[in-house]
Amino acid sequence: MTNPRPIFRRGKSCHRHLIAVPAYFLYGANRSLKYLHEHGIIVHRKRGKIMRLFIAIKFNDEIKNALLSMQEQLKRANIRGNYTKPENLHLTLAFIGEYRDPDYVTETLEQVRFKPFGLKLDGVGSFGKLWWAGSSASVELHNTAAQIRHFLADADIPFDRKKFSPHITLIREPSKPAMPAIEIPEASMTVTEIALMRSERGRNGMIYTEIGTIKSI
Ligand code: 2AM
Repeated sequence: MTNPRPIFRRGKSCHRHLIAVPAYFLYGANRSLKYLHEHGIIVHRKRGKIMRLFIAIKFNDEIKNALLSMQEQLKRANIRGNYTKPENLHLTLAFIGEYRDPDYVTETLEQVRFKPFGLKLDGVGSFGKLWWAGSSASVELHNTAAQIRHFLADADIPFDRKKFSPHITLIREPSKPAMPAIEIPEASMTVTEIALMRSERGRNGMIYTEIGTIKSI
């Protein structure tokens, strides 16, 4: 048997209740996920543990160091608050939230096609009590985010549909109302990978773990 892992079928309109019938009884063991998907059959392998998931770009050292320098400048300006930890800095492309089947998300993301593209820090801004660093709004970045969201929607995977506003959170709940002027160091990278991330609350704040990756073509 080419596909020894059980796949369970669920009805399109029945999001939460899986029908515990292995799909290979219904559709044959050789049917790929893509085949099942193309024929409108939504499958889940199992009801796994619920996880909080998001899809993001992780940074090279050059961008990470530039972001840390921006955070340092804020600290020197006596801004206290919830600074994003160095290992947690990222740019979110889509936020899925609570979901049980990360493998299904990874397989869905395999349909995304993107060529390596550049990312450059070029601004700062705020959404209320969240201050962020921004990257130039490249067509490729937006296209890749749009593709990811298209395939998630097509696969019936829920995600936050708020308009994509690329930003890298530097600090939440800053102790002052307005961001002081800070220097944005020159920094860039070529994006060749996009990560499926798991977010958990740890003793010392959020822990983000990469649990899947898609690579550029
Ligand atoms: P942020 O990008 O504004 O910091 C993990 O929670 C990541 O997903 C964070 O980067 C977070 O916000 C982003 N995110 C996007 N939409 C979210 C939502 N509706 N709830 C929580 N986090 C969200």
